Amino acid sequence: MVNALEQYDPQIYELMRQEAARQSGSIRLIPSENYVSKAVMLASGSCLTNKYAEGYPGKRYYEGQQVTDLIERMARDRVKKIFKADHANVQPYSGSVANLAAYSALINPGDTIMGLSLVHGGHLTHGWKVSVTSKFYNSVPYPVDHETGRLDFDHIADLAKKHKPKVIVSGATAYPREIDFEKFGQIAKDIGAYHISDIAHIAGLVVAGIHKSPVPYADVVSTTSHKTLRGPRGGMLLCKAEHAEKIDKAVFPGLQGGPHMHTLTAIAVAMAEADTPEFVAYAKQVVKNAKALADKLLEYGFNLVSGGTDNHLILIDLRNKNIPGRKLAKALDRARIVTNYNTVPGDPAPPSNPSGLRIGTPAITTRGMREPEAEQVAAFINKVVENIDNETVIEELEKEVLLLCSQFPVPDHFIIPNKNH
Ligand code: DSN
Repeated sequence: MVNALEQYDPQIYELMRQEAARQSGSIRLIPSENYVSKAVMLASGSCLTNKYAEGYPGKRYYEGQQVTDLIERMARDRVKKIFKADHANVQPYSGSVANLAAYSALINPGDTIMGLSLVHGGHLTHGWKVSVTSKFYNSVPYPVDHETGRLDFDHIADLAKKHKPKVIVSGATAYPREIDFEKFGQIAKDIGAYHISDIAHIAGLVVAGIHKSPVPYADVVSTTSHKTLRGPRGGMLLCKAEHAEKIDKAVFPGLQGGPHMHTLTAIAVAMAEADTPEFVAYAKQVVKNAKALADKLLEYGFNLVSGGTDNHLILIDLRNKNIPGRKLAKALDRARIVTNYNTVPGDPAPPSNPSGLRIGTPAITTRGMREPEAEQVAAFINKVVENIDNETVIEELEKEVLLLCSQFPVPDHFIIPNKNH
């Protein structure tokens, strides 16, 4: 299908070809990115994109739902099975909308929410000041401990008792350690708050049983369907049966119109893939690779927030290397190593030019890389740090990166031929 696009829109074909070549010819370390399967790609780019399906299976506001009802039920059932949840809503367009839907289902505008501060690893929608979640709700963020880089549950409990939030959010976008969801659940219970857990980053690890699940301890669990979970770009909500009706109403008609049925279809496909021994093996390797990469970086004298990782991501504090995160991310990108700059706990620099770099291993693991390659990637990063202003070294390194990429080719469905050459 992609190859046929060349006839209809050569300009877009060419741009897609360039992006496919970039994804194939680079080491992608952004921890929220991955490579989806051919089946997920086919479902995403299918005739389901043509169908409007406002409502839920059995209660739609448009006709012609003979097939969409079956697909949405199948997607929900598969999600419920792998996460062991009472109820699943697979309609949120993204994790951000899923989070907003979770808040709006449970609390009122003006109520207090408490989530991890963005500059300490939380998400924008956990109440960060530029997000509408801090405008619609009164946001009291909690930090991580600056020294350890870890969640300090005594401090979080004290803050919760003082500010009495209606919602406590657990979960993060840049936290390298396992999160104790049971403790969050207890803190919320002690003050009569709801516990919403955002596992967008670690959902694949949770499904594989490598990270503890928040499902028993949270009123609502929010996630994306991509990242470590390796589905299409979308959002999902899981909840206890008692919240099911409120959650469904908050998503539709509260926040959204028609669900993106092609995405729901691809979610169904991805959830079946996640329910396999192969997926568990992949998820285990993601963590092994992250640990190998982290250990090698420590050998090179890098400071890692919290001293290492338990999951798929690593947060490097670059202050001892005297290189700002953005400068390093851009130099790495020139060598075809794709990362993102990030704040670190207690960062004196702003989020627009912070002191850290965030990296992760889902995408390289999907390509088949293992511990030796993860260590090689650490060596590449170190080389760029040591030669940050030396373009000759960076150009040489680019060749090494291309060689490694060629040894671990991306799946065929990410290859778009260059017909002009
Ligand atoms: N943008 C995602 C990430 O990279 O962590 C979070 O939504």
